[in-house]
Amino acid sequence: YDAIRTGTGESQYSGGVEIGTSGSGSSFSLTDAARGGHSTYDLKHGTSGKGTLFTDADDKWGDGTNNDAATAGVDAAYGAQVTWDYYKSVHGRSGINGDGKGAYSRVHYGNDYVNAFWDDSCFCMTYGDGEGNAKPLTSIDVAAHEMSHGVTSATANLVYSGESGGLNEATSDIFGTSVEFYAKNTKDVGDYLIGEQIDINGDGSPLRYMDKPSKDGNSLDAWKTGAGNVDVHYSSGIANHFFYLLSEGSGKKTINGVDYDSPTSDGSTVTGIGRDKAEQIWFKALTTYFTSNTDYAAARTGTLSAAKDLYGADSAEYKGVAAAWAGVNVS
Ligand code: ASN
Ligand code: ZN
Ligand code: CA
Repeated sequence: YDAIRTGTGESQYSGGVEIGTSGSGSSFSLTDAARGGHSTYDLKHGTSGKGTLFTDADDKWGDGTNNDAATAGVDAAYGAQVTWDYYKSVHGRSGINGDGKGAYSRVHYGNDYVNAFWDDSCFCMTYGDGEGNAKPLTSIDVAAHEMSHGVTSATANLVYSGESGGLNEATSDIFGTSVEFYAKNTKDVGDYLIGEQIDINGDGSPLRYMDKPSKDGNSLDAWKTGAGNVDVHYSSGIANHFFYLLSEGSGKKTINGVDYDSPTSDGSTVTGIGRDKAEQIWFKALTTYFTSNTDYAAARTGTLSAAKDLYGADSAEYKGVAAAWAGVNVS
């Protein structure tokens, strides 16, 4: 790549940001030379091919609105950058594959496309522009969710159906939220809600809730017989709820101005061990103990093994893992 640069961007969801770029003189591109060359492309409402690499003459990108096509590029690039930094600094993992190589992102996919997705075959992420092409799905938790699908593919490779599919989805929500907390940018301070910025329901409500997943009308709060027959975006609720309980504990809590109320399925009280430790336990379980067919019972034993490795079998962390799984009816 050309020289490592840090450009400035006006994002839609994260305010003014510094973004990794490359180039010199009056020719810059949205290629993050400092993070494996991760690049961001403009599909210009097409649905195939790689698209056109974003370029710019002054290394100042986007205007914070959809009037400038580069704005969605800024959000996508920033999301990928913070996700890269999170995995590197918190988990010691260099890039999605752990090999220091960047992936790429494509924005402005199709028209009125209300989704975003990771694709193993291109090793890339794609973002629609949402309803009326007005709400690109490029908020940081969504970007980190999609990129984390790549990490899951490269590690446990959880099959995307049945209970393993729910664990695959939950892993993306868990790290999507973790990256959002890690980013600590001024517009998006971190929460246990998924997609709260993209207004996907048109009424300001988020796509998913980790403290009480059933608040979305579909997700499971706790394991039950047949959980493996539920859509993976809803059976994920069991592990999302586990992660919330392990991090923050049961009951009422206000974090960064957001009110949560997390019940347990058995009425027990769970004491949280903090998000940082919960993240370490989930990452170690994902990369060490989970396999493609891990189900909820195996996720319990895998996270207990991870907690034992990290903190010891007599630790509060190990007991917290057991208590949080009991709180979502996994034993
Ligand atoms: N945005 C969705 C997800 O990452 C796309 C899908 O259903 N695979 O889960
Ligand atoms: Zn997903
Ligand atoms: Ca969020």
